[in-house]
Amino acid sequence: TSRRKFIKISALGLGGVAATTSALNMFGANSYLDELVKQNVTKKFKRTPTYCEVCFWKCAAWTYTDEEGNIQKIIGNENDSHCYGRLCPRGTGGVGMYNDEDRLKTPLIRTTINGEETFREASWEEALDLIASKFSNIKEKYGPEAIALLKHGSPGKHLEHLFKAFGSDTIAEPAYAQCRGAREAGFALTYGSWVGSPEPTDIRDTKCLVLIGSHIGENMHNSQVQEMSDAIDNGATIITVDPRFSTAASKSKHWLAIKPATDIALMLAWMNVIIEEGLYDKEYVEKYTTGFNQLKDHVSTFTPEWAYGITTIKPEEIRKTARAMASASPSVIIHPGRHVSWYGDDTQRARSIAILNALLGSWGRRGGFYFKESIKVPKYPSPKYPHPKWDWKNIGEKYPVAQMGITSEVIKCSIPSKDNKYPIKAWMVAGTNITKSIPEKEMLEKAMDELEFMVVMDTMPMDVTGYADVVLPECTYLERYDDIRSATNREPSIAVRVPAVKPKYDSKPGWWVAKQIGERLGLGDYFNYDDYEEVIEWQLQQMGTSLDEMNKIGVKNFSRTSGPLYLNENEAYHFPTASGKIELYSQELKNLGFDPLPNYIKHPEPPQGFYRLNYGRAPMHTFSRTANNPNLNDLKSENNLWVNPKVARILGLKTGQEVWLKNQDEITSNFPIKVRVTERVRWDSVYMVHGFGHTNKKLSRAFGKGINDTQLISKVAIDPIMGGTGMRGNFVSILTENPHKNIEL
Ligand code: MGD
Ligand code: SF4
Repeated sequence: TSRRKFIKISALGLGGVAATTSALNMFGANSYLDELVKQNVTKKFKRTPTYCEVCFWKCAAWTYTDEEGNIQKIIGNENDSHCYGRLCPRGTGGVGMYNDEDRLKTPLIRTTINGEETFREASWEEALDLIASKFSNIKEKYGPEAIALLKHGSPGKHLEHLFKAFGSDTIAEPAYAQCRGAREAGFALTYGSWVGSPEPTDIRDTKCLVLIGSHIGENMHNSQVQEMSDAIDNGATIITVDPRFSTAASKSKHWLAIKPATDIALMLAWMNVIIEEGLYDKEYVEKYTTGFNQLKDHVSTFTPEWAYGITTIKPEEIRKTARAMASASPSVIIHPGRHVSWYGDDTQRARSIAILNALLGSWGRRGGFYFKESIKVPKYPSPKYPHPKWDWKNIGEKYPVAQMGITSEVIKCSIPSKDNKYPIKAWMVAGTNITKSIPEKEMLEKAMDELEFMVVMDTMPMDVTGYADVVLPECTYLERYDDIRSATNREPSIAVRVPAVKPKYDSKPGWWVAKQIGERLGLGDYFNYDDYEEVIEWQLQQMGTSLDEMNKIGVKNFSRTSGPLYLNENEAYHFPTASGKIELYSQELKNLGFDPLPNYIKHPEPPQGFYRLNYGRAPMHTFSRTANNPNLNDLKSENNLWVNPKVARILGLKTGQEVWLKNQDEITSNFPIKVRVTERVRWDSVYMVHGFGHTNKKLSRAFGKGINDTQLISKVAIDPIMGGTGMRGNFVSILTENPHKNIEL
């Protein structure tokens, strides 16, 4: 089918990977099993339900284990709206997380031998006792709030419960300030609700999909990629705004190769055209929005000619694309994007996207945005949490619209200073490799240096583990229970994660770790079960099902109860904003002292000899977590530096040549990266995939392979509205000589 082709192309052709046999195997997700079914031998396999943890799309899947207890295959669950029965290459390769022989195998405790700091292996008993005694000690001295939890993904949920029971809500994750926080803030200010995950974009029925720097196809959010592929087959117009010729751009009718950091100017000009030419959805705007007249006045001077000078996109292209969107209205989506912490005015860029969608009447319309729905999983009985004296909200109080903990502010509060009102003394880090996900390395290292205690729970010896006092080996998602996945989608659904095999080595599930620490801290009442299976069984019973049933079906879909997917004609709809309407003009922002309507602000440009450092995703990797995965490393073992031929000519660079990068703050990359000369990147930028350049030698496949973009992101532009760290304002020069010749890394 053409859907298959699109995914294949995005991974093999444009991701810069050779079509190896294993790559093809991965995409043939079901064929191996189909073959076995044909031969009628599947009954030898045990089938266990799970949902994928290789990225946060959380596709429901089946793990097949043979009689010897080896995991043979993971395939998508046919009834799951996150994957429609097919996993992406990472999900299929997830078994590599289980098989990786570099995994953390036992708890480790930092120790000094002959004046040198090192780790020694320890028993769980000893490691957990040490953690509990340190936590108690810090609680006594400074209060429980002084212990912060930095987390991401499933393990974080269990530890969040432990922390709240202990009295600390000093909790943050990079998925907010380093990822989609600004998008959630911008949409909440406009529509009164978050976009959330999966995004409620009705891509399968859209007539026009506009991507603002969102590289779907390289960014492999499964059902979204599949729906986009269907939309292309159905003749939808794709408009991609990206300084780089992305996979999505190659599938687009219009590719607008915008000058980096000028997207708001383009969107203001689009609004100008849509309003001046009367192309907006007049009834919808009249009925559901407020502030149209202010918006109209505001954008009246932002003509395509004005934007041309800023964005380098020709006025006729701006007009043509605005009209294309309007002719598809309301079946049009200006996609909210996902990783949006770019330039520090990101909430305002998200507001521009939200406003454009409102002008075109796409929110609550078929082919635009549907009204998502999820089902509430009942909370397992447990005492009330105590009330912390201060928490993540106080830490982020400078950013009035922040709706979650801001990692970078938690880090700042961990560096002692006179004006620090919220001193943090210890961290627990779980499921996040902060040395790669958080910019401003110097600040991060200083904070870690100052901590009295740091625990890291991971599955792999990632860079971050090297900073810990205690390292806890969590077993992988294939070896444990976790919380029930309740998804917000067109229809509500739940999925379960059941261990397919026993934990390898001496690794343990996150729920068990949380319970063990909790009991040692006298919080046993909060962990009133022996096995997490009991918690899930209890919750499933409340929801009218059981673990028995879920073991057979993996995913349970429920009927909607909140009303139809889309607005009915002329429906009087109350948006959850202060005005009850979509707020084109934001009184809330105005009251807080911010621009009530988005404005274009000029951002710094690379000085002579420097190029803007742009980064993104590859379809077979997720951030830094998959670089060492044997299956996925096999598909792509290092990142490349995309360089425009004009730059290559000036600097005399050739494809395959190794170079080093040096940023505006004189920081040089630890490792070299191989050049890829390509027209697909503008001459003012270079591009690489995020997540490589690992510095821990224990990662036998990933160590020293490629460059870690985060190392070169020493400058951030902070979003004054929600505290996100804009990371795309760093500039690099290209070095052809090794700057570290005599230094061993
Ligand atoms: P990863 O780098 O994949 O993502 O940042 P992170 O959440 O830090 O690190 C995940 C860690 O979790 C790894 O150490 C992995 O081994 C571990 N892990 C995986 N599975 C498990 C498990 O089951 N249990 C436990 N305990 N650990 C597990 C993501 C963040 O990074 C995000 S969401 C975005 S969008 C940003 N992207 C980004 C970027 O594109 N460029 C730069 N420079 N920085 C970025 N930071 C942000
Ligand atoms: Fe796993 Fe891929 Fe789904 Fe992400 S999109 S959850 S990696 S299968």
